[in-house]
Formats: sequence, C-alpha cells, structure tokens
Amino acid sequence: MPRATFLRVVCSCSLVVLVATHTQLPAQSPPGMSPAIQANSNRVPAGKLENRILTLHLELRQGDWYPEADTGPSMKVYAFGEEGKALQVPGPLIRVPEGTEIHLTLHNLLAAAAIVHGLHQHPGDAKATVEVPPQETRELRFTAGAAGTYQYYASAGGILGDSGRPIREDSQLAGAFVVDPPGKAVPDRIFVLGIWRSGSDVAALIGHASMPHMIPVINGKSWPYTERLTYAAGEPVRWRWINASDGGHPMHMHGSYFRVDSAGNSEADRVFAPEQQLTVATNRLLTNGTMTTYWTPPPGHWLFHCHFVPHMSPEMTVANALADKSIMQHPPGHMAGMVLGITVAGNRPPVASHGRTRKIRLWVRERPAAHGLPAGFSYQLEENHRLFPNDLTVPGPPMVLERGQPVEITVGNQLHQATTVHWHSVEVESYYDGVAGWGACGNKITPEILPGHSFLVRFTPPRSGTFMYHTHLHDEEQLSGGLYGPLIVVEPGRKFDSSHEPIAVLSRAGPSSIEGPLLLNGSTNPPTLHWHIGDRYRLRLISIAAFDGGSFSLLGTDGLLQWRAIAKDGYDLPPAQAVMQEARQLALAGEIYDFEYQPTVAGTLQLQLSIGILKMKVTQQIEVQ
Ligand SMILES: [Cu+2]
Repeated sequence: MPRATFLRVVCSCSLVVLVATHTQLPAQSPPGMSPAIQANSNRVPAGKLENRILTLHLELRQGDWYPEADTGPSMKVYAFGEEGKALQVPGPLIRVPEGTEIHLTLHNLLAAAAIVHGLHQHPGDAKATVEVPPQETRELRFTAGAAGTYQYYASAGGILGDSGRPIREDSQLAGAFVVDPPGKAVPDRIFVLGIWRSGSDVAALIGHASMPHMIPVINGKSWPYTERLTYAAGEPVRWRWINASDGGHPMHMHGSYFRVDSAGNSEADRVFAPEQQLTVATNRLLTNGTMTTYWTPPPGHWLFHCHFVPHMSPEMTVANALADKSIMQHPPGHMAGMVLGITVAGNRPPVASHGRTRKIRLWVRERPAAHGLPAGFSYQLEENHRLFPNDLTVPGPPMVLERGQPVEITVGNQLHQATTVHWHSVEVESYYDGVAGWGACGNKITPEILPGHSFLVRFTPPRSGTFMYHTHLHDEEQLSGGLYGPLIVVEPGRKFDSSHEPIAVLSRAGPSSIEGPLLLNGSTNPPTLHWHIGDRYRLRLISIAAFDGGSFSLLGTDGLLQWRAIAKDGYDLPPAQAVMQEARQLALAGEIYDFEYQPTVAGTLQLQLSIGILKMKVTQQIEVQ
C-alpha cells in the first residue's frame, strides 16, 4: 500500500477503521487471532552467538500488544520477533561483545515497506537505513563496532512524529542494541522507553485540541504493570536507558541521586571521564537518547519515572486510547505509563542533625482565578501563627530550610480532593516522599491526604541547595493548576538572600498540562530586578512546566552572557563541571539548575525563559548599577 494512501486513512479515522484496514493485510494468523506480543525485559540476548559470530533472523509482523496486564486490553501494533518465536516489544535484544560479527536477516511480513535504522556498525550514520519491501527478506553483515548502548528501529508506513520517528502502529518497532566491552560483562539492566500515541503532540499543543491519547511504556509495559525491581541497600545498580519514542523524557529518581556514566544518541555513545560523570535526580533523554546510570539505592520504596505529567498520568490507559474521545478527566488510580517501582529493604539511616525541630504548616488551598491566571490551587506556609504569603500565589512560597535542622511539616489539605506533597530531589524517607499507596515505613503505607485532613512530614535536609515541593497526586489537574513551589536549603547559620539569589520557576498557567501561557514565577510580565556591579548572583532555576522543556537564558546587549554552573538538582557540581559556559540552559520538567553571574558593567540584562516549539517567551529585565 503506498504510504500516502495509508496516511490519509490514519489521519481521518479512528483506531477502529485503522484496525479494519489492517485486517485486509495478508494474515499471519486467522482474523481476530493475531499473535500475542510479549513484553521484553531485555535480559536474554537474541540469536545464536558462536565463534564470535551472531546469527539472528528477525521478522516484522503485526500482533496484539498488551501494555497493561498480560490478560488486559490489547491493541494491534507492528513488532519485531525472532523467527519461530513470539513477537516482542521492545524488539529482541541484540547484545554482543566488541569484535563480534553480526549475520542478520530481516523478513518483512507487513503490508508496507519497512525502513530499518541502526542495524549497522557503531558509531554509525543515522541516515544509513535498510529498506525491506513487503514479503521480502534482506541480509545484513557487519561488525558490532565500539562498546556502547544503541538501538535499532523501523518505520513501516505509519505517521511520523516531529522527530521523524513513527508514533502509531509502527511505534513499537524498536529494540536495544548493546555492545559490551571485552572482558567480563558487568551485570546491568536495559530499559527501553516507548510511546504509542494517537496524534502529533504539536498539533494538539498549537491547535488547543485535547491531549492525544498516549501509551507510554518501559520495556513494553505501563505502570502499574511495569517490572518491579528489588535491590539490597547500597548494592551497585547499573542501568542502560534507551529512548525509542518520538519525544524527550526527563527521567526522575525519587529520594536520592544517580550517576550518569555515559550518554549517547543511539548512533554514537560517549563514556564520561570520572570527573565528567553527572550526579542528578533528573536526567533528560531526548529522542534517540541513551544513558548508562549507576545508583546505590537507599532503603525505601522509590519511583523512577518520566516527569512529563502526560507520560505518567492515570489517563494514559489502553481503554482510553481505544475509546478515542477526550481524556482530560480523572480515572481511578494514581499513575500510568513510564513509571518503575523499586523496593529496597531496611530503614533509611538518620541524617546528622542539630538544633530544635522546626514546625511548619503547609496549607493546600483552592485558588480563584486572578492576576490573569485561571482558577487552580496554591500553597501557603504558616509558622509561629504567621501566614506566608497572604495572597494565594503561583508558584507556592519559597520554603527555606537549614541543612541538618530537623523539620516537621504538617500538610493541611483544604481542597475538595485528595493530595500529597513530594519533596523533589530531597533525600527523605520514602514514607514522606509523597507517593500515596507506594511509599512506606515498616507496615505504614503513605496515605493520600484526604480533604480536610492533614499529614505530618518529618525530615532533616542533608544538603544545601535548590529543590522544590510539589503535588504527586492528580498531577494533570493539581500540578498544572499551580501546586508547586521552590524549596531552598541553606547552610547552618546562613540566611537566604533573595536579592542575590533570584529564584526563577518556569511553568505554564494551566489549567491542563498543554494549556496556558508560559510563566516566570507565576507571571507573564515579571518585575524588573536590580543588581549591583561586582556582586555575585546565584540564579536558582526550576523547571516545572508539566509537559514542556523550556530554556533559561541570560542576555546582555550583545547576546548571550557567560555564567558559571554551580549545581544540578540541588547537588553541587564537582570542580571540573563548575565552569563558565554560555548562559543558556535547556531544562525539562523536574530539572533544577543553579548558575552564578557577576555583572561587571552597568546596563540592562534580560533573564529570558522560552519554549521554542511553542514560540513562547517571557523576559525579566535586570537593571545593573
Ligand atoms: Cu516522558
């Protein structure tokens, strides 16, 4: 079938008709009896490896994919499989030692021609593809190339997303391709991110249509059906992550930091020298991006998930995708999509503390429409019977804590719906981490904070830096509606100096994750800052737009300035990374950056926030004297 015909069919009709179109294809199974596609946990390499030669026979076929329970709802997609075995999502794992020769056949049993990417020596050329016409077979021979984390994928006539990757029936035609260094392989796990989606994000974002239906998955499964991982406290955990979806993902770890040891684009991989390894709580994987991570898990029940709300929202179920109608309402359940649950036995050791325990109340309140923002939600702080701020603001007020000083925060929920609070990038016990039904301390499971109820949170911040607090329940409504605020931890005895430590929170006005103008500290027209020549300014930059990546830039009259990097996600950078650099930083949802700038001449500077793809920009003037 020519692709143009196929495109028209896909664009103008529901999934039901799309499926009907597929039934006209040469059947591999009797009608209504497509083969079941298996979720691939990427633990067993495919093919036969003998005498340094891997022989692998791959097929491309249509099957029934079960992103939720194996007996749950399914959707028809194209998938890779090894000849004579079940189809898999993600596709069969290609994993060989350096120096292996790969003998591979590709048999296309789909009705459309397949364009296959990534099946070549690495580093490779993204433009080097193999076309396999319907019903034909192609034979490939190549050596594996350099050690690293890569992927292969194919398109087969479906619509392509902004990055050029397929988004619908051919969106799951992708698999991991790992080349191990010589010697004994280090134990690790491989995770492939995928998304099936009903339409182009950008069309929805710009046209203000409803959110496209999405099925975001990790190794072919959506939360709560993703694999549950169990580790011992402190054991070395190595993961390889591969983004095989059309779009980026800020991958966020709850309760601790992880190290990023390499990063790649699926054609080339870059291993960082020890001084260049990143320590982060959130690392973004752009389309085709890969990373290898190292993590020593603390005791607790943790999540590792994409911080884009639509990639972890309970709305993103197969039932909703097949229903093909607006999905901007609450279904039951807390989350779906790209979320991994990790259990680590034991109790988290206490943080060294000093001084009296501070007692704070954090009120969660409904916020009427005002100041150009739609109605939503807000936080207020109360300490020693004083309320701060008096108005209901977006973002919530900065919460300033001291490293090592214990704090008790009573979260009082005055909403008409349940909520929780997550202390983003702060190393707290999992019971206080804000994930209802998952976090735990002994037999106690973290509760939802019901309307009119309160929840006592106890922790001692172990490090100073820039963090945030935000809701972790009904995120599509609550996070988009303003439930987030900066959390600043200062060194003991130090005061937070707001005049020299400007906080810039990048978000959107809501009321949903794809609506509303870009905001800087809750405003499209932020007030002018006044700086002094020779003083040092620490910019605390927080990105919490629910479904966007934004850029922070500091500009002078001649364009971009230079600033010094200080910290990422509240973790101070090692000296080799704390360097002067061009003053522009991309930050996806959940990323936090600190930079330092010292003005040397009088004049006007601009702190600019932008979302390029939406042509949105907010500028804050800075007068330097
Ligand atoms: Cu994501």
